[in-house]
Amino acid sequence: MVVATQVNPIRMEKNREVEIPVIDLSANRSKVAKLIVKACEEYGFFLVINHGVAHHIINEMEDESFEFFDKPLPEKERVGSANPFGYGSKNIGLSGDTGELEYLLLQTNQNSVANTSKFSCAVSSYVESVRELACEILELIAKGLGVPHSFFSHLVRHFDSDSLLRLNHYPPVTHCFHRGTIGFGEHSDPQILTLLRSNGVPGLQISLRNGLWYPVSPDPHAFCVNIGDILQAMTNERFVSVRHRVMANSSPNRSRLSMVFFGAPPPEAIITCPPQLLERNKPLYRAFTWAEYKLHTYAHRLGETRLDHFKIT
Ligand code: GA4
Repeated sequence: MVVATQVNPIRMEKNREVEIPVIDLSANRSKVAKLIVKACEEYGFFLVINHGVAHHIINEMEDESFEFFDKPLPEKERVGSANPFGYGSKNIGLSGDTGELEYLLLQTNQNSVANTSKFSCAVSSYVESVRELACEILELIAKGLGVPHSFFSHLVRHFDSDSLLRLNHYPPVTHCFHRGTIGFGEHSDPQILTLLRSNGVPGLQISLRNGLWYPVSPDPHAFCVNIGDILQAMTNERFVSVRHRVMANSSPNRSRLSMVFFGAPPPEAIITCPPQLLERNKPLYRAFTWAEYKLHTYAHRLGETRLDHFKIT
């Protein structure tokens, strides 16, 4: 998917005072690997273009998602509540967080029962392509860091990988709207790597090391990539999982739709940092399994900093 050509691999998206890197995956692999590592170190966040996920696969997933969210509530509720997988409206997680959205949370592991509906076919094709993109980015990260090629990606490619797909629908919230209404509260993603694609309706913001919030202009042709907690632990904090949030949708008559793939390890995978990244540094985190981390995550509120619990003191 990543072809070595002489393309300028980076452009900076001017966004208030911050320039978010937009990385062209069709450019030279070694250059791209270096740029991705730099973006992960500086922002924990970047955009990729020429990513190789076919437009028709993205469009079908988007059409099917809108078709689902357009259904009457009882029909949507029939898929079961997001506990943790299924349909959810306003309630996020199991600890009392809420937001201005409805969503579907779907398991992606390859042993979940095959279904031949149009919706399931769209999900399978989308997940398969986006998983491949996530693994390719993880392999470029490994190359840029000088660690074995599949050190991160094998966890997401694994048959029992606990990766998820989240479809978020943010309808316009025009009544009682005031600037600053939150659509999905501030948090970091617990997994390894997140790939988010949204339609053209804005809302996503990231928090950089200076603690300020920066809006990310929506680009339906790009994927937003962000580092999750597990990659923060596996890089011994060379990368930091970026905190992000979504503002409520104030567009008068368009919904925001985001399709988010969370690349995760299998439950029993042991999370440790590769020796190549520990040459001059002591490990900051004890070894733990993804199952252990997930249990801890779901027992806490959305905005909490969960990794602290696994730090070596
Ligand atoms: C944030 C990232 C993913 O959307 C998610 C979320 C999960 C959920 O919605 O059920 C969590 C949240 C997320 C982190 C803390 C816990 C769990 C809600 C919540 C309060 C699916 C995930 O894996 O973690």
